[in-house]
Amino acid sequence: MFCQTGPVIDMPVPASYNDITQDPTLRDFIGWVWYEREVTVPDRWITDEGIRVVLRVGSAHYYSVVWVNGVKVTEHEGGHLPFEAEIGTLLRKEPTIPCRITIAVNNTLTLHTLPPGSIQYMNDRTMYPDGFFVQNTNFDFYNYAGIHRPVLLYTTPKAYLDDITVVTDFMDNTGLVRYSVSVQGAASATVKVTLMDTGGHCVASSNEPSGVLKVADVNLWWPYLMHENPGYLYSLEIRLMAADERSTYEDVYALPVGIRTVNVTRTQFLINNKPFYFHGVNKHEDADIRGKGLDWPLVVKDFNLIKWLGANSFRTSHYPYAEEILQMCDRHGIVLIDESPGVGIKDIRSFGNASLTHHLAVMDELVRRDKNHPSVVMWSVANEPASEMPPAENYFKTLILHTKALDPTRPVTYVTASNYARDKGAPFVDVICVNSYFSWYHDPGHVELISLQLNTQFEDWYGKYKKPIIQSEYGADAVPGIHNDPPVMFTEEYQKVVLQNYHNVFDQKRKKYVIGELIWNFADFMTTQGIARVVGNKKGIFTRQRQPKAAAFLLKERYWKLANETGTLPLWTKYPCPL
Ligand code: BDP
Repeated sequence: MFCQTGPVIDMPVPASYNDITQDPTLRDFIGWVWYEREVTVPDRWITDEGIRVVLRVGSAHYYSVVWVNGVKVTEHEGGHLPFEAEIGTLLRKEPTIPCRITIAVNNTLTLHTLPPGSIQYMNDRTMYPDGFFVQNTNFDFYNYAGIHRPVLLYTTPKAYLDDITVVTDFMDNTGLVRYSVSVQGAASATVKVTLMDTGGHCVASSNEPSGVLKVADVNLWWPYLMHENPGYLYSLEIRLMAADERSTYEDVYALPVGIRTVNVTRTQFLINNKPFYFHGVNKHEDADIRGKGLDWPLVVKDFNLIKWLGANSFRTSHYPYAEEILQMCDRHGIVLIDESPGVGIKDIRSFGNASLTHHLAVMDELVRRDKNHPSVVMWSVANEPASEMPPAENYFKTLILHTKALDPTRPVTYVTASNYARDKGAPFVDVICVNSYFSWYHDPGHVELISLQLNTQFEDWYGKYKKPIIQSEYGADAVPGIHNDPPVMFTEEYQKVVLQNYHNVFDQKRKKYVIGELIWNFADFMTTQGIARVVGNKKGIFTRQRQPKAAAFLLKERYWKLANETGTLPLWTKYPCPL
């Protein structure tokens, strides 16, 4: 049966739909949108019953329902994370028709979604027409929607590798790779595991589905600017062999593995037992036209800028980023704080059971997706929640303990902006992450107060919790090309002077218990419209088109100075290079 869909518009995937057309109602649309396309699959996928056909959606914002040939195959709550459905059986039912994939996506945010939001109907008929409503949110980025990451069809044999977990360690010169392989669809199977170095040489192997591989003369995974050869990745090749009365099955997967450890003391963050200082950025998945859609040229450009800047880390503010970005971090040695979409949890009703249950499920999905990336060194379960509210204590205790149980090897945090004395969740975090905007959201124009206020902030938090602290956000808006001396707000000079004042205090405290500084933000980004934003947030040190403002050069000088002082420069910096 062939169905004709009604009037349609062209919509690229991956991309947010908001900025693609000239239609203002689509830009700010709230509700269901429908994507559809037909694909022809190879005959063998249909005739060979030993093949599983899987439909994988990298991410769709926010709630998705998926049909294949008109039959619902899955639904998923939450943007930012992938979901799958096995569709082989369905395709086999009507082998003569093409495979029609339909995905309905709804971007509505409620008190129990992550991020939360609320729909407000405006009932004053003298001001608003019947049915008029708005989507309220408590976060500062545009609620881009659509299918943001690739949609793929892939196959595995009926007996297949379902999951792999790798945890690494080392003793002296020997690397330890603790692994466990999960197999589905086979009553019994043999597994062959081979660990290869970058030259393709086998360095360890095993025939067990779980165990510990020992690597002599190990090459550890080091962050960028901490070692001459950062981001060293072994390849863990896993071959599965299974058979039943009908056939034999072979599945194979190659997982990049970086051997490294992470530990936290009262005053330090240790990678491979050496102190690591985060000098990095906060980012957004955000760009002209594609919104939050994955875009390879943009990804590679951003990594070039990060390395140019001398940054060694970033936080995936305020939601999980595309897996392709994490793979780039692994390869380049860029350290990540991996954040859940728990941003803007401000309403007390968003601390209830329904919200917590969903938040726990999102952490399950996030850890399952990202656990094997060496670049991920810490989980952040939320950004600036109303952690002073009484229910925050139980909420964060449960959430953080759950995350630690999922992954005992990494520290867990949430990023706070609240007063240290009233924060209910901070006792449970491993590292204190604080955001502050002195001389911006209060005492505007008074950069001379930064030093005193920032010093008080650090002493208060450390005094109360005795845990290492990351300044997880600081910054100021600068409209590119606007200048004033002496500096005034929104000029490039003001952004610079705010940063300089923060840096002076960081330099005193980083010798004690401050373990990092992450600028807000790497680049300008789109927000909802409002009187505090001029076509988006302008706290980027790069423009949205990735051109440097004056602050980018200031930060570049600082980060390379820090790298020279605390790290080891990569080999290529010793030779003429296009920096
Ligand atoms: C912080 C938020 C961040 C905002 C930033 C700002 O964590 O999402 O964009 O403020 O206002 O509090 O620029």
